[in-house]
Amino acid sequence: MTDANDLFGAQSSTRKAAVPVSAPAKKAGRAAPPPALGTPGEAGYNAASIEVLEGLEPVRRRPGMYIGGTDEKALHHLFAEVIDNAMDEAVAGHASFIEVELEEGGYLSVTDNGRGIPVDPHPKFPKKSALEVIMTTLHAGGKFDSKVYETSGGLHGVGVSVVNALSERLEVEVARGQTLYRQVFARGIPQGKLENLGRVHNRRGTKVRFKPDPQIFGKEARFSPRRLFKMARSKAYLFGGVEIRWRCAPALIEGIDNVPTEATFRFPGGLKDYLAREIEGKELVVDHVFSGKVEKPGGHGSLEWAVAWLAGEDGFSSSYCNTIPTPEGGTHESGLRVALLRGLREHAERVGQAKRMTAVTTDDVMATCASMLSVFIREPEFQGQTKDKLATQEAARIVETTVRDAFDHWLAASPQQANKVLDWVIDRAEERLRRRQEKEVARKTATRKLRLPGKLADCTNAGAAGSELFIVEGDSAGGSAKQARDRTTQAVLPLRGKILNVASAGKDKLLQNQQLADLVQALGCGTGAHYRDGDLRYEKIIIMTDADVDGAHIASLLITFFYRQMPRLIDNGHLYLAMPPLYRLTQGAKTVYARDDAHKEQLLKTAFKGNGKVEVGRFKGLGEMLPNQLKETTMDPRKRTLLKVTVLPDEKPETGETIERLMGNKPEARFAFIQERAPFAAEEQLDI
Ligand code: 0R9
Repeated sequence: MTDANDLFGAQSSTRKAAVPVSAPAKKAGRAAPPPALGTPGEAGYNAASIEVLEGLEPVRRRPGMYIGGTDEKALHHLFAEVIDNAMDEAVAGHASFIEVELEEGGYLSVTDNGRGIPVDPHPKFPKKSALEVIMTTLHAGGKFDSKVYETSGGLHGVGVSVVNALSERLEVEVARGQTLYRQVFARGIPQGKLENLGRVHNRRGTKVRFKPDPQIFGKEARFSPRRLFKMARSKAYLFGGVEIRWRCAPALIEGIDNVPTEATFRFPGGLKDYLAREIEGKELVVDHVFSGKVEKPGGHGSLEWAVAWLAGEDGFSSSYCNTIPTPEGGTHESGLRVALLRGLREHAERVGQAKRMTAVTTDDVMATCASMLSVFIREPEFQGQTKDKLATQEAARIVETTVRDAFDHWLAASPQQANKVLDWVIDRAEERLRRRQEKEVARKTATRKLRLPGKLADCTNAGAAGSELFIVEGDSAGGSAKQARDRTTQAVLPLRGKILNVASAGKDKLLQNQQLADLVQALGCGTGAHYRDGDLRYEKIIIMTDADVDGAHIASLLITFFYRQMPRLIDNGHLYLAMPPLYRLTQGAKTVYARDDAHKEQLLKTAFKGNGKVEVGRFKGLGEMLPNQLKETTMDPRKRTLLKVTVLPDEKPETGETIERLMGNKPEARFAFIQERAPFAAEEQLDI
């Protein structure tokens, strides 16, 4: 495993005392007007209190800048700050337990059995004890200048002096060198000197007992027993080497479930146990949790994680740095995400699934992943408005390499379980892509639908695949076609009369022509240089005109339009001609349809038995056909014949010229063409 020594320190404190958490002060109603620091009546203003007043006044004036506000969350930051200082002492290996007690009167106390805050004169302010300095000075750097002591900051790195400034009353007891000391503060102002209370034999450590100031947090502000309980328990999970003892006044938890008056937490199983508690009763993709711990002596440098994939719901990520929650994630979480993705990617290569894995992102891996990650690093840096995000760059690298190594082992240890996770993650990615595609189609369909021509009877299919557009001559044929169609896949656009001949009309006329504008809109793919095959709304465009000369003329005008404006639509095989019948031949119960005269003659000879009379009916147009006749003969994909319009590859260069001659505005060229070709007319094909 990668050695994390370069980042992790063995001795130093784990957090920095820092500058205010947020630059712009929130206008918290309760905080204004700023209450005065302390009350002269309690201790009287002396030189020391004025000094403190100058030091801590900004905290009371703008508490939001130091603890993120004055709401319930901010109130609980006070507790986080104090317990984090005690945790520092435990993580450093000097304290083995922390006691938390919530009293009925609103006092909260935190006690550790560490070395005790130093009480000797402070090197820089020899007239004061280190304890008094730490309680009354806002630290901006994290270390006293002399570097004798390293200070802890809490969640926001603000230091215990902020808790002191925002407490109506705060008492500190220090048992150190078998002597008990005590000092009391009110709104940050010392209410007397550090007292020596005499010898103690079986006690060591620090106790901080405080009551948040109602002038800052409001008269109704109270600690939430449930919230404190969870915060305290979480610390025990995060640092297996500490025991947390919880105690709460019974009156405060009346009617509150799952919060006991007393409890002791000690979780040597650490994060693995924590995750097990959080995912209890949830269905997992594989039962085995991927967890690990890389520890350095004294607790510093530890990296711990627990990961499981949930089968029935979204996942979650909880991460911590030095037991401080980092709800906005940060570099350590990024390292974990990348490690899991890369591990799975390599496994996919081993089992021949690399191709399917290419679409998978870290988000796909994490979407259903329940993960817990805890790192202990020296002098971490936090960022974001509330300093909830770890910014220490090296944490990403260290977490990635350490977790990756362990993940590779985990995957290799049970290929069956590894394949299950891999399949699960790939399925999630494919599902995401499918959803995105559907959303995109729905969005495109919705926006296009808004712009579709009114005459178009569209199909209900959202995508182009399998959809057909029938361009129909005239409103009455349009009516029959609408009744005959399969509305899921077949759309009908009726065109009134002959469309504009694009070969002889100017560009301006083309743009103004409503018939063509409707057609272009219905197709959705644009024209000329703006043509995009991917935007074409139908797979087949079927020209369905009457089986007579007029119909053929309309069809040729439409083909000319497509050839000129959307040649790729033809090249890509989207354009077809329907083959409606011209004759209906009936003998008794038997009916057959003939495309043209030649087909009719052939059918008369072959399709009927005996000498019975065959009735021959000629359709005057599509509009005259009954919907079921039109369906059966021309529109039903299972029965119809379509002619695909193609440009013969050999004649490609000449086709444009031919169309120009036939459809252009020079009648003499058309006449000459017909004269030249008259002998071959019988052999002419439908290819253009
Ligand atoms: C109940 C909450 N506990 C604390 O707030 C707490 C702070 C603290 C501490 C030290 C030991 N225990 C503590 N508990 C400590 C002691 C020594 C050096 N560093 C830290 C030592 O004995 O040399 N301190 C946190 C800051 C400071 N002490 C200091 F700045 F005053 F040194």
